[in-house]
Amino acid sequence: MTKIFKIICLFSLPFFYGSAFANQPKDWQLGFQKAASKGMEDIVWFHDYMLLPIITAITVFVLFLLLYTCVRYRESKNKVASTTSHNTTIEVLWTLIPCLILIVMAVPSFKVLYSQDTIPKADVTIKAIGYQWYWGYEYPDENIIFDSYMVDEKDLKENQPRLLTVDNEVYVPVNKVIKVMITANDVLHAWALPSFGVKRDAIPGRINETWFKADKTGTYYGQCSELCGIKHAFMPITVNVVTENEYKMWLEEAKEKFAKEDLNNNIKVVKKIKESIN
Ligand SMILES: [Cu+2]
Repeated sequence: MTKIFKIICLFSLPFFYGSAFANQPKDWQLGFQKAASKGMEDIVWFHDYMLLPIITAITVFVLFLLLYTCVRYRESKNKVASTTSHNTTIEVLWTLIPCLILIVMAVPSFKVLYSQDTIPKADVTIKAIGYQWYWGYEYPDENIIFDSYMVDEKDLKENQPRLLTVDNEVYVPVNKVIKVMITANDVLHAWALPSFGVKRDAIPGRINETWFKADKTGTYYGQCSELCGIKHAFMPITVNVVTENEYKMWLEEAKEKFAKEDLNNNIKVVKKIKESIN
């Protein structure tokens, strides 16, 4: 009995484990990472309370039919086989019922799909550019640009997850609409962050858009999700969701550290041009 209890405990461990460490994947984890945005909550609801029950019911029903047929119509109990070739009522039913199930599933599915597709007015816009093999980021409205490389295992600090930690992290404010423009510079990559329910292909010469609104502060991890070459597994994504004030503090620092161009210089040039015109 104790042995059975131990086995049950072992198998239920990932569920508790998963919820205690919410923001990153865990060893032996089952199911999705914990949602940190409304979009992901909807996806998890759709999977856990709609798809999973339906697929379980169908599997159990089909298994029951198979077992029942095997036992009830085995040769020893059923010497003369039936010659029935079709039954109109059953044929109508097995066409209509799957149709109805699909229609029921389509409603929440399209709802989630369209909510991902329509981007609300953005509070912060980020551009993510995939390179072989790291991510480049731009805050187009803030004159910020930086590259984000994975930190090697030997350089990791305490509590930094292996293969997920980067040198320059993305910062976004909590409870704000973040629009992400995604592209690539060489081959196909994909910007994916499971906790926000975000995954979009990064395609050279094209800009894809997506959005999320993180409802909890914390550090969230994602990875490139399009096979892009030998170091595909080594271009993680780290997003820090912080409070409005912390974000402003980071912005000030980042504007100096990661300035895209010297704005003062630009202003001087504009002044000179204006002077020469006058
Ligand atoms: Cu990639």
